Amino acid sequence: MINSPLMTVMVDAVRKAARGLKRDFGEIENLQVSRKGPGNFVSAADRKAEEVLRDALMKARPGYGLIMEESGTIEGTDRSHTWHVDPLDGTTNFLHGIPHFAISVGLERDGQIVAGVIYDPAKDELFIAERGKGAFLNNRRLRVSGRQDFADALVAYGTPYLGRGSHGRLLKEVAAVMAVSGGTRRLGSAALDLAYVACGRTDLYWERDLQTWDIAAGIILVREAGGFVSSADGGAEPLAARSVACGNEVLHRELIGLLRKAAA
Ligand code: 2AM
Ligand code: CA
Ligand code: CA
Ligand code: CA
Repeated sequence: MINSPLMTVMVDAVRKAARGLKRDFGEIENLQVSRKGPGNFVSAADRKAEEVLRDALMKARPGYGLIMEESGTIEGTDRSHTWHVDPLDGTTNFLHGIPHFAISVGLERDGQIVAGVIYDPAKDELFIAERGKGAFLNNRRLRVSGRQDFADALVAYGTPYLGRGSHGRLLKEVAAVMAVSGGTRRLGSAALDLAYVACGRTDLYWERDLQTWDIAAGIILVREAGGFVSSADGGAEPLAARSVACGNEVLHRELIGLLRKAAA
């Protein structure tokens, strides 16, 4: 476990916001849903959860800045700390009644992610990590999978939607990975995709065209679980690149090689 004051702040805020999400998931037919763009929906559940998170985090750490999916950015007086908040990652799953979605909160300090919390309310799974203190799922220490053979690996990925990103490139990459891996999955929550690599359920994950709130918490989770995280192109700064590729050292290297070849 991690018993720091910072982690207590983060976990308390996330659990509070999750209570509303759980209630709303039980009656999605009554939820107000609006369209941010083609195929891109936001509900009252997203907005309410973000409000709870914003209020709790601002109260506990008044000077910190916030970058949030639904209400935008709040500049802090403390220039070195920024929260990256996704109140509901996997809204498409949520609105279709598929119990696979999460709250994701990451803390950036001077350009580095130093703590992350991802909570899956439907399964009551709390993933936490803090720099130098390890990664945990409901009190159990996490370690990425030790699998070495790509032919046995289970590989998750995310697809660009509608006009965003390059569908042609992604399809080539997925075809290349399908041909040589043990299986592929498209689960629909970037935050949980990272958390699942951290706990070894999946061996690898990659996705592009993401936002910092999708991946900030997951990046530290995978790193503290002993995994490698890069941008999808193999670069050292996934947060800045807004894309990820992650897994253990050996499989990660192989994945990056495959993706490069597929796009060439
Ligand atoms: P969201 O649920 O918070 O919006 C999955 O590939 C990732 O893409 C999710 O983290 C999801 O985050 C994000 N995403 C944003 N808009 C999307 C859309 N219209 N369809 C599918 N995923 C979307
Ligand atoms: Ca969204
Ligand atoms: Ca998201
Ligand atoms: Ca969201």
